[in-house]
Amino acid sequence: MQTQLRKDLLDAFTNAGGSYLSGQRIAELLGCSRTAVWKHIEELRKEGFELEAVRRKGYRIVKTPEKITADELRLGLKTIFIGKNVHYEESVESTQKIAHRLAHEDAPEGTVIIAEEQLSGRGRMDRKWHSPKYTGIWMSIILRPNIPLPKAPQLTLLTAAAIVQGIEDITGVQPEIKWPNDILINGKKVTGILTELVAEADRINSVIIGIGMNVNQTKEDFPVELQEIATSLLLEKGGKVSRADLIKSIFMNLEKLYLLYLEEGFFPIKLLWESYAISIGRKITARTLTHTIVGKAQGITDDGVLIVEDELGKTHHVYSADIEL
Ligand code: BT5
Repeated sequence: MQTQLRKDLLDAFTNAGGSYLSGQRIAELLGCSRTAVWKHIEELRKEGFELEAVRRKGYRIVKTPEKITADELRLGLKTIFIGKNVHYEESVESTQKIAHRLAHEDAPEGTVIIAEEQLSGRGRMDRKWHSPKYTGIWMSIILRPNIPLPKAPQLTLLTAAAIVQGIEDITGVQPEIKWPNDILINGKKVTGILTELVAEADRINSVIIGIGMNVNQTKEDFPVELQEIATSLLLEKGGKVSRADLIKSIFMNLEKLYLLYLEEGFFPIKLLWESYAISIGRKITARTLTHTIVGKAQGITDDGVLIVEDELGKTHHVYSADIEL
């Protein structure tokens, strides 16, 4: 975990934008000695930050490290609560598991667990999620919305919209959403979302949102069975993408939409979601746990439930399914 002084130092650089901050000014802002400032600057350097030091002007960060670090995530982050408390791990079984434990331990809303690698990352219904080291974003976010239990799946759609915005902001690539939890680029899956609930009786204690995003994988980095159905931002954009910048953009877009949702309900999110959705108006096959529906996806209800009209003209409400286009 970062010390408060380190957090304050990164916030000072964030607020300074790209301009220089003198050692004296930093010491004043942080309420510490100039030696302490120097010590923290040296630690940032060891972490892989490149700082420029100019006499009589001060310090400026010119480059951030390749590896995701808590310090880099702090730099430039302007959210109120999402991502303010980050647990960063090198290797874990699944970030969802850690998030569940922290949610039980009363971690504040917006707490995030990020890992460089997951040894048993999982998808829905205990499917495997391939999460190799240093290439993707494997993270879980703890939210504590005061909403009725049946509305929780709306948060998957909200998160999907925030991820599309994040990818667009950072890469310029325009992904599409396949209901409910897949983000696709050119028909291939770049991101999956896993929403899990911690609930007591009919009350939500917390919602844990797992996000798995392929960022810098090459085709060979995927196992053979995924090579035709999965893609990464590197493959689609044709160049490396900063994972830390993406994470920060997702935090900011997610927080904005989440606050809007708490204030105004699902309707504005629905409109946004529909503008990114790929499946609407198309013929789809929806496989639920018990049966298969073939028909045209008409849209989603005001609650986020998928509406499918089958070939006989009968309307079905689909709450949870795998969709084939
Ligand atoms: C999902 O499940 O798409 C949700 C994935 C959530 C992963 C995150 S990572 C952080 C957090 N910690 C976890 O342990 N999980 C969450 P689903 O819709 O069931 O899709 C799973 C299917 O996607 C698999 O059966 C594979 O076919 C495919 N798949 C597996 N790994 C993939 C990858 N890296 N990229 C694209 N597709 C993948």
